[in-house]
Amino acid sequence: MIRISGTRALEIADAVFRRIGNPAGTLAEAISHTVHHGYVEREGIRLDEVLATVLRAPRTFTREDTVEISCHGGRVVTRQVLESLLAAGARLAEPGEFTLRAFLNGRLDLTQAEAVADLIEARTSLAARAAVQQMGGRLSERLRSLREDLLNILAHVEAHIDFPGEDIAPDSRERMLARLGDARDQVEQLQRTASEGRILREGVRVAILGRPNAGKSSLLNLLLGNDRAIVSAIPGTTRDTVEECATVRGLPLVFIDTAGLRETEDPIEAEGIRRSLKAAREADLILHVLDGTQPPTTTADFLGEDLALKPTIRIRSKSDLSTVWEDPFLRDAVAVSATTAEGLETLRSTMDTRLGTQHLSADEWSVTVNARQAAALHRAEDSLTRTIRSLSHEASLDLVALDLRAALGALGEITGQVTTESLLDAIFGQFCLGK
Ligand SMILES: Nc1nc2c(ncn2[C@@H]2O[C@H](COP(=O)(O)OP(=O)(O)OP(=O)(O)O)[C@@H](O)[C@H]2O)c(=O)[nH]1
Ligand SMILES: [Mg+2]
Repeated sequence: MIRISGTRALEIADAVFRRIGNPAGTLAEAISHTVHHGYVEREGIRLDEVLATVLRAPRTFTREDTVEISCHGGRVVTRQVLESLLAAGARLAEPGEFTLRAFLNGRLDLTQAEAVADLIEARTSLAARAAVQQMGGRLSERLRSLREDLLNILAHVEAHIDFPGEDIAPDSRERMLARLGDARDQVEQLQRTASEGRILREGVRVAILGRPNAGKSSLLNLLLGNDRAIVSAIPGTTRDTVEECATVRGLPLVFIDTAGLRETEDPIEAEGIRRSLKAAREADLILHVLDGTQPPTTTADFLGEDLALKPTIRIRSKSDLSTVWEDPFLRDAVAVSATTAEGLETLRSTMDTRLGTQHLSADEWSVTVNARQAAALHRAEDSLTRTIRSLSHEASLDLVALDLRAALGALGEITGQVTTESLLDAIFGQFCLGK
């Protein structure tokens, strides 16, 4: 589908479109929200038989006149139709430009625009549902009522600045402090949804670690349900990290199989091991694979101190074979067999528990903030803390107003009431072309 938006959209579409059955009829005189059957022609040559949808401002995504041409979809044909439109005076959209125009024309705020990108990039149905909710304006609503409340307080403070004779009465100061405290709690609560938001958008990173031949790649394949990684009886099979996404109960997980950990002289293997440890440090969860059929080795069976604090699940692999290594460390591990799939369900639910994701649903998650929004919330929280401090220490009201305005500014950045060109570039530049 090729979408043309802007004041000349209808005129440009008419330059290439011939209606079937009524060659003289133009899109420019068509009623809004109607579909028209015709040909796209260039210099008298028919390029494609299409449907053209006419959407007039302001009831469109961009709030501008819009024509959408549905072609047959082959690469060559679509490119020819596109080229004929460019020749007629259209230009290619920048990445995210349609959504940017929708934002600039007041059709969406920034959180909704970001939700459009989240929806397009959603990797699971849960992430998609959460994005649709946010597109509907859930976060915007929460922020709007928060801003209104703060604006109210600001007006009150400013009134006292304008009439310096009157001090704020103590009980009214108390009420203001209580409201500011509430607002700060709400800001803090929203900030806390950032980690859930990140999980939804980017997925949970789960690194599989252990000594060579422990059964890491077999475990990856078992979790994915396909033979993604090479498995062999030769220790040191996996040299590089292998990443693969999977959806477990609606949650996007990124599994990272790694090179087995051991002392080595081989520079390639050493680089692989360096990457294993890097993957482990960046992971949200480590699956530490222990092979009980072999005696323990210190290097790989006891992860170093820097990984000790990471959420880790110990797995006793090859549970279908008998173990030679008996210790409490191994007895507490989740027993899994890649051969018989024994223990797979236990491992999945243990992962859910460790990640705290067992009760997730899109509904609870309908408001989740992204990293940009969390950073702005953090600044708002700081400013609110300063406002509360100044007000309770009876500092000058100018100072109180200054901090409160800073908090409002930070909240305004989230929805886009306050923007800069570089902020808009950063957000919309990440969109794909044509969105
Ligand atoms: N019986 C049995 N054998 C297994 C199981 N899991 C893995 N193996 C065998 O153990 C050997 C090593 O398996 P891999 O999955 O390649 O081990 P790895 O940890 O990825 O090894 P490297 O990539 O060399 O570090 C292979 O011969 C597998 O067939 C299991 O659950 N049961
Ligand atoms: Mg391997």
